[in-house]
Amino acid sequence: MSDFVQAPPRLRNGFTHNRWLHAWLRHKLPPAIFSAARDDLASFGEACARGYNDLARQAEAQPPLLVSHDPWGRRVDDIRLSSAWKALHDVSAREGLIAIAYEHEAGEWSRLLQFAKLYLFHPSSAFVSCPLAMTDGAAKVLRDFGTEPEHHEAFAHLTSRDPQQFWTSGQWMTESRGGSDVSATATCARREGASWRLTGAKYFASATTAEIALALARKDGAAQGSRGLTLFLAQPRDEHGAWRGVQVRRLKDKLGTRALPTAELDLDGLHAVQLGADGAGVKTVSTMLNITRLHNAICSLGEITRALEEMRDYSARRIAFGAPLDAHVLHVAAFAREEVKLLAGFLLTMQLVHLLGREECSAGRPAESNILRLMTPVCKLFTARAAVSAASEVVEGFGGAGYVEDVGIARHLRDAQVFPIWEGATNVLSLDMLRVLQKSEAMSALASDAEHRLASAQSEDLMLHVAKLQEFFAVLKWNVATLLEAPEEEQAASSRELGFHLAWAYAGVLAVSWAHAETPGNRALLQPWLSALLAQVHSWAPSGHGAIARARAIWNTDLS
Ligand code: MFK
Repeated sequence: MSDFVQAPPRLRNGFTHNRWLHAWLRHKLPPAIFSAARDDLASFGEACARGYNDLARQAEAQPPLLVSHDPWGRRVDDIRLSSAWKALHDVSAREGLIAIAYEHEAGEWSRLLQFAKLYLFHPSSAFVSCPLAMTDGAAKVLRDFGTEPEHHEAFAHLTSRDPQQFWTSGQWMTESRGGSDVSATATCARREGASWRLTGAKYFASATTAEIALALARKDGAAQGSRGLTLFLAQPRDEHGAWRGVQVRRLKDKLGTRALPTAELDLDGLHAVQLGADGAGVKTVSTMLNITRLHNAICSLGEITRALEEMRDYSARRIAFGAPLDAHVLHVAAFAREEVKLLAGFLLTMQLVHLLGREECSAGRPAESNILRLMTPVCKLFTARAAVSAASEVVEGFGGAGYVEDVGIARHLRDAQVFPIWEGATNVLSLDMLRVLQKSEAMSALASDAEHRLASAQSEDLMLHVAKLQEFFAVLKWNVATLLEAPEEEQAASSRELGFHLAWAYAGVLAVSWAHAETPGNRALLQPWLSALLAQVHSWAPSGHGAIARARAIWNTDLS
């Protein structure tokens, strides 16, 4: 009998043990803001690796339970959550995970500080990060479009640091006809005095225990299609926590995110207040979507970072073929690829988060807003797919142990798969990006920004990277112009691939620009990362009709 017991992977402080986060924040933030934030991030990173992570694992071991009736047969639809989930909710308030963005204490840098914390928190949050995403998005919509006392009151709760006052928000859009195409929304709104009553069914309500929700509905007599939809603010529970105007059909049995109470809801005369203009529901809720998409990106990066850190730690201590895993070059090469994708996603996400912060402080230029709008869907599609890829590699890297639930690694793969689905699937985001290219000057804004950054990064040791990226963007501008003249179907067919190319190339620009600002020593350390990142930058051209015909032929082939 063997008495060998493998040492499990250890978890360390996600801030102090991250190999480049500290350096990147020091590079990006003004020195006073960086030094004021450093200790808070270090102690938060420690708590995430210890106590909060324990809470997250407890919350996952005790998933939500729906109790539909009380012992006397009264319909209650009580969604019971673990005490660990509730504790993580309170942590979110105390740590200011929403508040930081709206207090603006660090001006245009506030969003970066908020997202640095969300990055550390997500893997130890049991997906409390999901209601936080909706909460942030709702706070932004309420701040930008709020006119009524109910709007202002809700905003104050969503941005509170007091756990007793802190509310979260749901986003009730998806119906059984579709999560991507909301144009067929069947929930209707009937006027009642100054407010509204909503009736219909929402098929994927993820923050089901949230105190408020933003819901899309069609007013009686409004046009069909998405231009007939209006956004509403609903407060679906009374002061005792009992539902009013809502019944819970069932909790979803999901592949991952098992601690998160996602439900199907029937709305039966739910009281609501209009938010935004008549028929502008999709446009108004898009403000929320653009925020939640950045949350999706930072959660993807948090998930990847945790999975790769577990892999790194294990690789130093797991012996195979007479040596630790990290002595085997093929093992290291496989994970180096995922590490570089992580860095690319991180640079993209944080750049957009900074642009968002600048826009919110009225410091942003119109060109920056164009870049933010264009690259938000690109960033989300890139990081979400990177999460699935990294989680899959890590499960494989752990071998059989990775495939066994109680080891805790398989969870990454189950959970990562939600990222490309939640808040817009890869194709929907590709088409969103395409519409921005069609309707705005965003491509020239991005290319000019790239040119400017590259022109400023004139270190000898970066010249080759700079030249490659300059060539890429010069050709890209022409190819995008050609694409936009092609038939609509060809544009759509090319959009997904273009999204990934844009992500790699703009991440390359940001990486070169960062490396240029670093000390020669750090620049030398970043060189292999840059080379690997730039190896992913290839010139791109539209697919053309032949590629579409080929795809259709493959789809339709039947040799039976
Ligand atoms: C964490 C765990 C989660 C647990 C499990 C979750 C499972 C998944 C649950 C889900 O269902 S997630 C899916 C959530 N749904 C989405 O993310 C929606 C995805 N679909 C889209 O984003 C579509 O592109 C969209 C619904 C917006 C398309 O609708 P339309 O009506 O065809 O939009 P259109 O005509 O393109 O745009 C209407 C207006 O909004 C336009 O403005 P104008 O009226 O001024 O022309 C657009 O410019 C504007 N707009 C659209 N998207 C925008 C935007 N503006 C800014 N940013 C955007 N992203």
